[in-house]
Amino acid sequence: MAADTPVPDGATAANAGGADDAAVLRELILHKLTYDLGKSRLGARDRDWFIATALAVRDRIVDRWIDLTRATYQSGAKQVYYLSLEFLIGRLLRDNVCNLGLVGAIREALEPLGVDVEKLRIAEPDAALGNGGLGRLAACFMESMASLAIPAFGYGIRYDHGLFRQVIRDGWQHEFPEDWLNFGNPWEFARPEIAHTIGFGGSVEAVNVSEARVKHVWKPGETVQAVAYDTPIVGWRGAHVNTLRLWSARAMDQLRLDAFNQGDHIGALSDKVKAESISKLLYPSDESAAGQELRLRQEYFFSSAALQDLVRRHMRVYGDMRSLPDRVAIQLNDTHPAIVVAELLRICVDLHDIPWDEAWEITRKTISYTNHTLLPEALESWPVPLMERLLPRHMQLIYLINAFHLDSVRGQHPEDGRLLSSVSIIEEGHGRRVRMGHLAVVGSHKVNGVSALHSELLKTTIFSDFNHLFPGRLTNKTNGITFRRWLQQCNPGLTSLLVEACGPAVLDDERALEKLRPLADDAGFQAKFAGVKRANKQALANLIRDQYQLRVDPDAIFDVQIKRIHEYKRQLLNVLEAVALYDEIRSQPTKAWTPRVKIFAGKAASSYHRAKLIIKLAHDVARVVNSDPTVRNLLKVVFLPNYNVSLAEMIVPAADLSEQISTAGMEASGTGNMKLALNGALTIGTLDGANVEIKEHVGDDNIFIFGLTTEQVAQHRAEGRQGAESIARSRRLQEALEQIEAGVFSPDDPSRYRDLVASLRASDYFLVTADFDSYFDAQRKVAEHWRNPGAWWRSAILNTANVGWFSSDRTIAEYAQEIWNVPVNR
Ligand code: B1N
Repeated sequence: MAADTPVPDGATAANAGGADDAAVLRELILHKLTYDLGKSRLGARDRDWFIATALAVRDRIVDRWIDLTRATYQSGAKQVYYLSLEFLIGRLLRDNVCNLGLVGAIREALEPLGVDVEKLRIAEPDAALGNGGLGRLAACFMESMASLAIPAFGYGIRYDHGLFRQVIRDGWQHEFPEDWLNFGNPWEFARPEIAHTIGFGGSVEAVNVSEARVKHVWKPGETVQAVAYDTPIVGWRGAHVNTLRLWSARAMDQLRLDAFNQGDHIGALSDKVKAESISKLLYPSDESAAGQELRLRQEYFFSSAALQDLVRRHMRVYGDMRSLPDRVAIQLNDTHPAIVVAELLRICVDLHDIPWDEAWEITRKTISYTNHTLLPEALESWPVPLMERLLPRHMQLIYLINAFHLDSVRGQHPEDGRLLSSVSIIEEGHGRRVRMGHLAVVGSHKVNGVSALHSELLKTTIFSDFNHLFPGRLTNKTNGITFRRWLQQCNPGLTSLLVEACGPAVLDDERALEKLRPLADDAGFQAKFAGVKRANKQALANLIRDQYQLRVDPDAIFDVQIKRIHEYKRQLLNVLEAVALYDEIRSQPTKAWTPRVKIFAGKAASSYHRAKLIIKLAHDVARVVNSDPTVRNLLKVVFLPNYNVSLAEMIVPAADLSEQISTAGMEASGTGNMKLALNGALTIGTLDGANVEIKEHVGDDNIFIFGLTTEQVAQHRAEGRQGAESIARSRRLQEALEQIEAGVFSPDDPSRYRDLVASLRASDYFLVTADFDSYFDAQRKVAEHWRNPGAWWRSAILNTANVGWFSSDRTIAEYAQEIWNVPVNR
């Protein structure tokens, strides 16, 4: 990012203050530094300045927040509640400063104090309360809901430790706890007075209240408190402020005094430690179900806290549970909060004495569910005995929900045993389990997938029977990203250029990006566009040089694959292409090669050994390639450690080529694909997830599509073909694999990759070998395109111009209109 480019921000006539404002802010920041941090100007470090500044900015938010929240209640407007086990927020200072229109004022406030705004900005730790796309989507949605002035709460868990810090030693990933709260969190407000009691275990008593009626009373065996921490989420131009309410677990008893006094100092604290472990740690599991009991506890903990909170608010204002669906929309971000279905029903039936049919209608009309994956290992299900032990009343209710559901199915389709077992909430078979996806589908009025292809696959694969039973329930809402963060803030150079070209309206409405189209062929504009990209690449090259002592050429093509490491995302395919290209360069060193820097970043789940081995392979290949003098600057391979939102904000504006190369049918949507295309990177990708729609928007000439389609993948697998077949057809692949297998890249341990290669020769489930030649050819087309700068920059500009549709404002407007039934001005 070019540091000297002014960031166009959200200043309006109402919120822009100019020089006066800078002086007022300066005073306020100094006041915070002195009286909230107890520091002098001279002794203050970057971190102190960050906290003082954040506190000053927060002050600007609070009045508005309180007023708007009150106005929402007074108007009776429907509230959206977005329940997510993950919110991958990153840093908030620039977000808030931009949206409030304070960029200039903050700079002017701090400069005379000798404070470097950029140093202060990077002193903020990332809030990494998520693994990847699903958590980042939740954060983008929070920003868009505030920007579209949709009253909303986000509910999640305030993990003490977010996603682990990835350290690479000798090419291997190691995980270390992440400590984002170490120096406090200036954005949040602790609300110790807002606490709900969450029960676990115990028993259910059936009490006869009259001849005809039995009331069920759940007597939990243990309880823990959920304490609220609120972070205001400011929309664009300060239009609206919503609340992200994260729950922290607090033991009912902080200390067993009797035990302590008897000298058992550790035992006296053991209950507290157990209770509070619920919000200790984010599970590092992306797309794989975490089977631990603690994970189920986390899920129920925040689901129950959220429901108690919103029901209490609703009852206080409206006094009647029956109006809940008119005032409240609950969105389940995947099945992690799916227990909400049983919990809301329980609240209606057990606590508010509402008859079953009515309670069920309230539940279904209020809840909707987003599915984010088809991968079998990520479809959550819990063993029935565990549910019975931890949530006995919920398990009873789930049985009842299932009985009514199956009765109705039987009514429509008598004697269809296959259908009954396929749509049952309980999975019979080896150990009975509760299928959380089925519970969520049955308990929702709308279920959506996250890209057109994914939603279609939901209808034809895992939920096909539900699609017939409940016509119209399954819909699509293609994901989006917030352009404020992923363009305006992370790429101020490009943003200024866009404002110049499309007018300032482009800051408010991404549809104005289309005005760029006629400029795609304009040589002068191309030069400016390329200049911005060059500056961003230089900034990334500097970071790579300073932090990893590696020189990369900013004039080379920056070829980027940044995402979680997973076999289906096929970083391995990319590494194999690097090896094949390396071989070609060595065999013809004087040919006119297109210099390329392959940049990888991403974390592997801590227990995912194959993914960690792929990281090691990337490092092994990088070491050999980067030190080979025949290759010079023609190919460099870089793995940047500890990928997080902040690193993404550096890489995305600097990328030329975006790798979206998952096995077709496996990536539900992807959102990195959208961020990169928006910033003018061309995509090399399969027809998977949202790539399909990106292709439709940017045009076939401005994207490089390769590989098997979803149908071909299915057919390939059904035929049981072996990888060896594809390998035999490809000389390049053969050679690359033989080298890896022989230990050319791992002389210290020549057999390191033997199993990896063997599995490619055998079933090769992710079809790396089947797609290799097609990928290699597509990469050569990329190189050819790059050699014609006029053609390349035309494509890059058309990417930026044509992806406005992937704004999360558009996505959220669709949710609002078609799922939540809340008004939206757009
Ligand atoms: O959700 C993103 C999509 O863009 C990605 O394609 C998709 O892979 C991602 C269990 C998940 N699906 N499922 C998960 C995360 C954590 C976990 O414990 C599953 N993440 C996705 C946004 O729609």
